[in-house]
Amino acid sequence: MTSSFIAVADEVSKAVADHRPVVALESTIFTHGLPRPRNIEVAEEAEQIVRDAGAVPATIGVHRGVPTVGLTREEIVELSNDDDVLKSGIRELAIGAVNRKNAGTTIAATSFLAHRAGIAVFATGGLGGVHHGASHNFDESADLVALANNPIVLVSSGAKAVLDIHATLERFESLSVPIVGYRTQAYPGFYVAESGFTVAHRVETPEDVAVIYGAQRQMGLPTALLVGNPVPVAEQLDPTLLDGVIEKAWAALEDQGVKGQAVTPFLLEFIRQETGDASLDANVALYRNNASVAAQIAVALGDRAEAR
Ligand code: PSU
Ligand code: MN
Repeated sequence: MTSSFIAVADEVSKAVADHRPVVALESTIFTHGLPRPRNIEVAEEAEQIVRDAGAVPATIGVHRGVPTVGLTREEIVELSNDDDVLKSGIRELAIGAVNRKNAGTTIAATSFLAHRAGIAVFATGGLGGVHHGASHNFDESADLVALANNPIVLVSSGAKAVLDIHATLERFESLSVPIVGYRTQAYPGFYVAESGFTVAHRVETPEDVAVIYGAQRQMGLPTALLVGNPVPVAEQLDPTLLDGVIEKAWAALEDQGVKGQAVTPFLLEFIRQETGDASLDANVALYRNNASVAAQIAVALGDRAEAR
C-alpha cells in the first residue's frame, strides 16, 4: 500500500494486486445524502450489484479517523447511524488523525483515496460542481479540481440538479476533464435523464470506456474520465416537477443562510421532502444503474496493462 495512514481491506488490496476488477463507492451518499434506514440498504445493495457483475466493491469512507478503502459491513452501518458523522473532502482527510471521527467521503476525497489504492473505476450518484450564484458566493465543489487531478473513471448521472450545470460543464472544460455520454448525447440531469445540455462524445460500450481510459493513462493525462450515465427514463423524477422544486430549494437555502459543506445535503433533503420521496427513488435508481455500469467497465478494463 502507498500509505500507512490509509487502511485498505485485504480483499481490495489483493484484487488490485492481481489486476482483478474493483469498483470504488463513496460514503457521503449514505452519511449525508439518503435518510435512514434506506441509506444502509442502498449502500449494501450497491456493493451487491458490483459483486453480481463480477467486480470487487470498495466502499470508501473515514472510520474513526482512518481513511478506509473497503469499509466492512459493520463499519458502513456505524457510519450510517452516526449522528456526529462528518463530511470529508480531501482537505479534511488528515484532520481525522486528531479528531478520530467517522466521516463520509465526498467524490473528491473518494477519488483521491481510490486512486491512491490503485482502483481505476468509481461509481457515484451525482457530481458536485458550480453552485447556483457562484459568481458572487464563490461556491464551487472541490470535486471539480479533484477530478482534474485523479485519473479514475467516474460513472455518475451528471452533476447534481441543484447546481449551475452550464457553469459546471464550462469548468470541466477549463480543467480539461473529459466527459462522455453512456449511450446518450445528452448530459444527464441527475434526477432526470437529460439536463438540457449535451456532451460532445457518446460511447456505446464498457469496452469503449476502457479503451479511452487506457489511452488517457498511456499519455499520462492526470484527469479523470467522466462517464455520464442517465437514470432510466421510467425511473426519473417528473422533469416539470423538478424545475419548480429547485427554485424553492434555492430560496430556502438563502432564507436559512445555509453555507459551506451543508449546502448540498440541505438542497437534496429539501427536494426529497418537497417531492414526497420521489427524488429519493430516482436517486436510488440512478445509483444502482451507475454501480452496474461501473462494474461492467471495471470488467472491461480487465488486466489491460495500458490502463494502469
Ligand atoms: N450524494 C448525495 N448527497 C451528497 C453527496 C452525494 O446524495 O451530499 C455529496 C457528494 O459526495 C459530492 C458532494 O461529492 O456531495 C458535493 O458537496 P459539495 O458541494 O459540498 O462539494
Ligand atoms: Mn461548497
